[in-house]
Amino acid sequence: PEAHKSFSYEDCKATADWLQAQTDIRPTVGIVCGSGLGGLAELLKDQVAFNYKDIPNFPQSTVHGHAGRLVFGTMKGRPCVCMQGRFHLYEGYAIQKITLPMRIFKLLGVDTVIITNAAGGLNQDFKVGDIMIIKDHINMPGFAGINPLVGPNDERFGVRFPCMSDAYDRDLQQLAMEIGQDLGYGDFLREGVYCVLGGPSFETIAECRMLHLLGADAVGMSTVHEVIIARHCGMRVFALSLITNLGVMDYDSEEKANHEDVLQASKQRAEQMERLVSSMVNRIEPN
Ligand code: 6GU
Repeated sequence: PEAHKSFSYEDCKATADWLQAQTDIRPTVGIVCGSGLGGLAELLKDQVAFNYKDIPNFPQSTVHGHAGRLVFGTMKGRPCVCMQGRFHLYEGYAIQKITLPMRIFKLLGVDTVIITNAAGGLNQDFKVGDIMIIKDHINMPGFAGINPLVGPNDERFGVRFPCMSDAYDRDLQQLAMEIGQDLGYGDFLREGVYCVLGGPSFETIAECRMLHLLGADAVGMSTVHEVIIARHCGMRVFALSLITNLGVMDYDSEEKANHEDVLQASKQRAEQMERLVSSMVNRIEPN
């Protein structure tokens, strides 16, 4: 029923047109703020902000730590649009609803999206506070048919069977590494594979071990769906995970994953994440 409600090209266009009628800012970069990382949006100058509830067709975010505003403005002189708060599968939204903002970004003229999230570390070398440049993903819900592109394909957005082996732009990953080194982040800047699960429950010990064996360096509940929709319509993607806690891998551990630790850890590294993203925005060439 609601689970398969799709948004037509015309629905997305109506939302983009509505936004363009309210602001003269014409963003070429779109940013998604992860849990506790909403401060990124505050870096925008000459802000024009919309509460999600006021935007036609927009879902509303329900998670603590996510504000629920779409913020237009300029970062380092470049026009940007920023999602301060995102939508997750576990909130119960149809997957097409979660990713709707990516198509609106596209219709607004965005050519590059920068996506951030808070994630659990699975790589045994990772520490809390590490920033991971996402080089690839594992779409676990996708294995079960939960993919935002399920349903009729509208060629105005993209092809029926989009390639995902080039999902994360290599040049942007390289640029982020360079910038990270320059900023002195070498000790905590990493790269790796992000695995998405449906949530909202955190992983069991057996699940963490399994995901690690499968090649995941970090695990979370977001990002991948947005990346698929962004790539489908030809936007360039760069994504970062902030490692806010470590997946529990053995039965002797007393560690327990919880949302408060996630928010606490993201607060500690938020400034560095923000500086990395704003330096990226400053340096990326228009696509
Ligand atoms: Cl440990 N797991 C998942 N699924 N999402 C997270 C997380 C862990 N830490 C932050 N987000």
